[in-house]
Amino acid sequence: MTKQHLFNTTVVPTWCPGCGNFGTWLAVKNALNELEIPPQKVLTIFDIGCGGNGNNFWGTNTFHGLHGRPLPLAVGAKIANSDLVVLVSTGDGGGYGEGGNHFIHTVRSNIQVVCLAHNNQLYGLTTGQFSPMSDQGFVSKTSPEGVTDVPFNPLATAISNGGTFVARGFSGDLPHLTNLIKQAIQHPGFALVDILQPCVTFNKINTFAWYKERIYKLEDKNHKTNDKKAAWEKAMEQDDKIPIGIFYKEIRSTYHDLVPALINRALAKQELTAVEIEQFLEEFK
Ligand SMILES: Cc1ncc(C[n+]2csc(CCOP(=O)(O)OP(=O)(O)O)c2C)c(N)n1
Ligand code: SF4
Repeated sequence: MTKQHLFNTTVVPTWCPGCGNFGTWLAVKNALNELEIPPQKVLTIFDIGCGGNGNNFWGTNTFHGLHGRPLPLAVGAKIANSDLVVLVSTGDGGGYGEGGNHFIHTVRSNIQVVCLAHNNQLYGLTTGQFSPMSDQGFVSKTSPEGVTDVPFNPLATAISNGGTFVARGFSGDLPHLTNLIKQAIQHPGFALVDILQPCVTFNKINTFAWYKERIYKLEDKNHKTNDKKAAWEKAMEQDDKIPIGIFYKEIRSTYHDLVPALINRALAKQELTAVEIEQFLEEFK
């Protein structure tokens, strides 16, 4: 039995054959194995969606939340037990649409949570409606004349709102994605990995071949991950080429570094000493 089986269960994925979710799932398992993190130390919070179905067969501790709400759940879990490695698995619809507000403010908090955003540029589970990541003009059941809005930019949003680890991967490049996820897990702070992940059933434009023709690696272009201006410019790149890799990385205080009750020990492991509440009640008499 290879070590990777530690993160497998007996439940078989229900994803369509060839779905980009398979590559991402494998990269996460590889990353955890290579970092020698045991399954019981990991909590994955799943959003609703095709990616979210991983909740049924992903061999870590798991929790399946409401659509768009995995980040607040992850924040709560990390506050309760900072000894856990907390991962979020969300679609671009849930993570950047319904959960867009949570996304911005979790980035700002710099709490140590890894957000794996499965970006297939549409709503997969509900059969291909346009999402905040769909390109202008994208034709779907809910945009028969083409999408009118410009797409959301998660990387530029994260960089401009205090993001300390901002990366983009591709589920068709397993070694590269595995390495990104490993670095995201090791990062002391909030880590975003936006993962370009083809939906082979409903997205006939952004296919594996389409991405392979366009993708290039930032590390091959001598990109400096501590240069915020360069990161911003790369995140804003709109031409026919698509950069992947770490756009921006910075070490600054995390949420846990700054909240006194959380500094020394995981909240769940702190002693429950008798708390005298009488004096507080007096104030409200
Ligand atoms: C608040 C809310 N709105 C809508 C839905 C219906 N719904 C379930 S899955 C889904 C699409 C998920 O798309 P995405 O988050 O991009 O994930 P994917 O399926 O593409 O992995 C929607 C709209 C829901 N469950 N809850
Ligand atoms: S509908 Fe798309 S995202 Fe969902 S399992 Fe099938 S290929 Fe994957």
